[in-house]
Amino acid sequence: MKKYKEVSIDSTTQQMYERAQEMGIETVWERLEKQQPQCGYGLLGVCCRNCMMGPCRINPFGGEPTRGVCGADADTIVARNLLRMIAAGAAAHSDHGRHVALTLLIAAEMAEKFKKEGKPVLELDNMASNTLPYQVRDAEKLKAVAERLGIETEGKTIRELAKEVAEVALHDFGKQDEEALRFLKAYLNPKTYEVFETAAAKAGMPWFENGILPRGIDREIVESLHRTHIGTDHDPVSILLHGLKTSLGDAWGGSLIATELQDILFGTPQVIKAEANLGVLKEDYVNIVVHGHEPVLSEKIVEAAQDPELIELAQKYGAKGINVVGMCCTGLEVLMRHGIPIAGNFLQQEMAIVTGAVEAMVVDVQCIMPATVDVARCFHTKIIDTSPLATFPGAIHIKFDERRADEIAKEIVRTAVENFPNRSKKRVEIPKEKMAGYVGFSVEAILKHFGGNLKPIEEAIVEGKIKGVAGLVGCNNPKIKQDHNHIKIANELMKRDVLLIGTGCWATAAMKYGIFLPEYADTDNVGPGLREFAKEWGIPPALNMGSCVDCTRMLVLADLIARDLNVPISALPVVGSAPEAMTEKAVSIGTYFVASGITTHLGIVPPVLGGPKVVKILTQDLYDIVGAAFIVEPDPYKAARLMYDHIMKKRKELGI
Ligand code: XCC
Ligand code: SF4
Repeated sequence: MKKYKEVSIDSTTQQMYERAQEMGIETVWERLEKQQPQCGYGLLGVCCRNCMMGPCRINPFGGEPTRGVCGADADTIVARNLLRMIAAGAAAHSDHGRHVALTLLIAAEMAEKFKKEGKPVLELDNMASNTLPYQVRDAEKLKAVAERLGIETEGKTIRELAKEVAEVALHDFGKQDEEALRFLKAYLNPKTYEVFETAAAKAGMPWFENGILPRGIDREIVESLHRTHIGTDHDPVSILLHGLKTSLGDAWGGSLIATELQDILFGTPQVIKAEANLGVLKEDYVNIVVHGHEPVLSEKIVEAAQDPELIELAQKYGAKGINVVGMCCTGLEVLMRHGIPIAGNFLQQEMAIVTGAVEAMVVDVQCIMPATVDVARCFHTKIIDTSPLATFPGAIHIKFDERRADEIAKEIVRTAVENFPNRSKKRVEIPKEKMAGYVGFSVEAILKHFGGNLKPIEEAIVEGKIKGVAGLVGCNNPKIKQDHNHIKIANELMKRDVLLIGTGCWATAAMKYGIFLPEYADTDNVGPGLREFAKEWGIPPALNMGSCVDCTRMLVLADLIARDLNVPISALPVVGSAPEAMTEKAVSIGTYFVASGITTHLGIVPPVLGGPKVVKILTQDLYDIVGAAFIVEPDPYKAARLMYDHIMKKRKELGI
């Protein structure tokens, strides 16, 4: 068993971890310990199970076996495994994007149907009717996205535009021509486009028509599985080039569609103050934790929790009301748009249940541990799974259907409320700590804050007041003390006057430590230039840009700066980092950052070290192919130094 101080730097996690130990509840840290020693072949990436002649593994010390049964060597196997990770990550993000596009389409079609049935026409044409399960909350953004996509907007209703935008998005998933994605073409600056177009030829593989420009979001994912099937692609270079392409289909396709269409449906985030950490759970309220990734459901839960009838029911059972809080990226979605408090990041999902104060944890997809069901058994907490594609044995299944969204959301909230009398008051212990912070920095909000353009940021970079920008992303991983590397790297970069932007579990970590408060600029963790800049503009030294699919907001921001300077993204003094990476999605994000021209650090060594050629491609050769590469460094201090050095190198190349 670990000491509570070893698992996390977060005092609420420490407190709940100790409590779990006292209660004999097994958590992620014990399960990690039981896995030790973890398989060396797996860690190095040199085991292959892609056919039934295997499983095969390569001797990492150079002796026999040097090849799998089919003859694949270590580099082939490592590259294939990595491509499958990228494909799975891209699939998760992009399928999320597809669900959002389908939701927009369903809502537009319902508006059309209701209109035909004689319901109020104007409301339905504007998609503002509350007879619709989903409305268009940001019509301006809808028009802006339509215009970017080259859709004629003149004389069209919101309903017609919504339908067309949804159809273009869905077309990008399944189209079969060789052209690049329409969303990518609509968003990417021509200089970076050219990099994608010529990347494969530069890598000596001119037969990649259109280079690494993704053609269809689904197609690139399917092709990843095809290429890695036994006896297909064996050259680590072409396997990895296709990995870049697949990840770009995620970045400039699936994830971008998720973010943009969610903004249209639920509103584009604007700067708002909110709170984070387990202290946001309330002792005398019905607590509902929304956990997972897709706001299509959690938006509705937030709404249903305001239903007077359900609040009354909660009061009848002796609660003061209903308290919805978030977890992981679903949490970030409702945090960004509504200021709903976020209870924690990935490693706090079990901890939230251990408070004994959660009536229901409502889960959708991704990053939800099946162990939540086991932990919940020790309390009255109900785990409610809602996605038809994510079922948890032992959970309550209330599956979601967009067409009946309100009804189902109310049923879920009612289930939680009715569980309140089962709470044992004696077994409740909620950590007190929570922290306030400003969130909601969408690209639109940033532009608005800086007076309509990015000149102030660009000038501060040119002057050297801020040295560059770092995009921090990604998960927690129990192999690293929770949040430790997130915060260390953030501080080390801010000390060197690097402005931070970030998403995902990094953003929740940063918020918990007060980094999203403007006052944080006064601490010793922020350099004088960044401090001056933050104060001048009334911003925190780090900006929360949202959930993981919102990494595309960071790309769009970088792209706007690149446009202003008429350079590809790779020329900018910008770096990325996933200090505590865990998921396959994080692998896809890291890859698309690099492919898009942003050199990216990983704090967890991905399973590639068994393939020396693969390592060389990822950490060196990619500089010549896309202008960026991976930095792998577990030590957060060294990592920050390497990232800073990269920023300074880019500054020098730009002559600033
Ligand atoms: Fe999951 Fe998105 Fe990673 Fe957190 S950061 S562990 S992916 S919740 Ni996306
Ligand atoms: Fe072994 Fe080749 Fe089959 Fe992989 S594809 S399991 S290396 S025989």
